[in-house]
Amino acid sequence: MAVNAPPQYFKAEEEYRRAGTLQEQVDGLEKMLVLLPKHKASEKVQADLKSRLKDVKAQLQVEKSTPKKVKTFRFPRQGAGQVMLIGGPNGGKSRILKELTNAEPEVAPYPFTTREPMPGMMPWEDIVVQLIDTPPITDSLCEPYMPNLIRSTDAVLLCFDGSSDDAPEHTAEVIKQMADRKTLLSSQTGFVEDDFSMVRVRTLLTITRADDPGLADRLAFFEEICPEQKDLQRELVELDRPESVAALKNRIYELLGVMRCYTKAPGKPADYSSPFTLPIGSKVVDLAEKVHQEIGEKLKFAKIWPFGKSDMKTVGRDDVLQDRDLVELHT
Ligand SMILES: Nc1nc2c(ncn2[C@@H]2O[C@H](COP(=O)(O)OP(=O)(O)OP(=O)(O)O)[C@@H](O)[C@H]2O)c(=O)[nH]1
Ligand SMILES: [Mg+2]
Repeated sequence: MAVNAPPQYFKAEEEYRRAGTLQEQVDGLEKMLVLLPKHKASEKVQADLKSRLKDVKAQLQVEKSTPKKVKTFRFPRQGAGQVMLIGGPNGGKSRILKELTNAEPEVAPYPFTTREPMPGMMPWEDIVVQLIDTPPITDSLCEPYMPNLIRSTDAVLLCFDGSSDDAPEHTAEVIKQMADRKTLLSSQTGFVEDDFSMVRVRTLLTITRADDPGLADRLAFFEEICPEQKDLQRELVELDRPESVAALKNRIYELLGVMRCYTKAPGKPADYSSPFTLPIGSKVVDLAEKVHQEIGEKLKFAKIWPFGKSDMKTVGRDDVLQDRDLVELHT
């Protein structure tokens, strides 16, 4: 965007994307409008934001004045990030939730087993990641709450049954159904430039039962009928094999694009029990804000012990943190 928006603007944009309710969307858009620099080059973005705000306010009005008939689901984020399991029928979504978390979803060899979303927490090293299993998406079935859940999540596993001849068409249909609802399953998360109704969500094409000998032909057919798949990363999985399950867990963590940082108070021992997770590339001040808003405002400098090293370095507010840094914040 060639409008030179300040970093706070992009934070507000991310809050808006992650909004779970219409009211949160209104709040996010209003914040973005305030923070957007007002000049010639930003006129189009301003107009876009205003028209989006008008739409969302109208939807909010309708929501307030009509009694709730349709079911909605909301899963407040927990842990280091939230990942939705989506796909056509029988793609292995519930089996992934069952293998990776303590949740007990129904897993069955026939399609249309799952009727409602179900969350579970996946332990990974010293953090946890929230996974959400969902009902299948087809040309005739897409629960009305699904687009909003997907648009506001951190990442998606698009499940493809490697042993089924139907998987290419089923999976292409899921991508199409979401695109029709302005939600693009893609390599990166964020808004499509200058169109705040269109959201991209980082997606891993997760091929279950990937040891099946017919997989290569099915994938070749999928590539032929679904050009959009080239934007997606892939993971081949056989959930009967523990090392494949472990590799999937690593891939899910990587997909979140976060790092862990540990903190210590001056003169106190390090707290390695509950790391803070931040987007890769975050600065010292971002960690300070996460610890406490006031610490973020008053932060003067920090001491950092890089992971596995005993030498300490003193850094400023805007220095970039590395995965597993131990940080002592000074105000
Ligand atoms: N061997 C093996 N079986 C799998 C794998 N993934 C899924 N399955 C089996 O495939 C069947 C369907 O899996 P589910 O997890 O119920 O599929 P789903 O995507 O949740 O299906 P719906 O809820 O109907 O949309 C079950 O019998 C699973 O055990 C895998 O990687 N390996
Ligand atoms: Mg299921």
